[in-house]
Amino acid sequence: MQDLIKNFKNKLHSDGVVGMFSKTCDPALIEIMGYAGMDYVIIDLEHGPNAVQSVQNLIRGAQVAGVMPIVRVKESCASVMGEVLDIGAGGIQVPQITTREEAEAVMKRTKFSPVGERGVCRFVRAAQYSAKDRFEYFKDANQTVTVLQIEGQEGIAHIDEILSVAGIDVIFIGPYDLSQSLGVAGQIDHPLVEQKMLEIVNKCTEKGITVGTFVDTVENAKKWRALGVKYLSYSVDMGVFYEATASIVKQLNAK
Ligand code: 3PY
Ligand code: MG
Repeated sequence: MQDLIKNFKNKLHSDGVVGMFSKTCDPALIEIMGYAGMDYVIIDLEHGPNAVQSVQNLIRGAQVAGVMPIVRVKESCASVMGEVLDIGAGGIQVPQITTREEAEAVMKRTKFSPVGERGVCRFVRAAQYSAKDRFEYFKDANQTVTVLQIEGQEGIAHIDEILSVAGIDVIFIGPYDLSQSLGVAGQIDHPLVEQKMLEIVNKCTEKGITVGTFVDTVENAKKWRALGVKYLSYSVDMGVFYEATASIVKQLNAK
């Protein structure tokens, strides 16, 4: 996992990375993402059927195919973030960050001393069930990736304070929640949404913080990449499968 994290971070800060959200319960789909060349997968606990227990084999699937496993939790709940990291996630993504205190709390709960106060157990998968040298484990565990989502007006109002928290690897803009917060729910290409997204991208870029966002068209992926977004999350496995299937049906039914 350390090599996966290291290579991921190198690419994140140079060319940028492309990944996909995942709601599957089957590690095979995540392996396929790796074989297809995706850099990372976001295993989603905020939306979808997975629970912490099922995440373990999904992470194994990601490792088999060299795709970096990041787990999106429901909220900055200390116990879930710790469990997910103990299971071996390479990174954690936390939705709906609105204040500096929330961002600080994530750091505190996901990093070991001297950075934070994550609960310690060295008999977990991330520590190779105690096979790994304990001091190496504590050091390596603090290299996991931290992605914080800003996706509402409150987060934007506090963006300077949030960005001042040390250790954030990526600020991720959730365009769907942002569109709702701006009163144009679902219209992720609405000028109001795009303008706010651009403000966040520019602010992060100014401060040297890497930015990510969700896209569901190649056109938008290219657009945001050209504007400086380096952590692109392309759609969701379920949506990609639906689109491919619907396109086949349409072609077969064409007169
Ligand atoms: C959002 O758009 O709100 C997300 O969290 C990612 O799709
Ligand atoms: Mg969201």
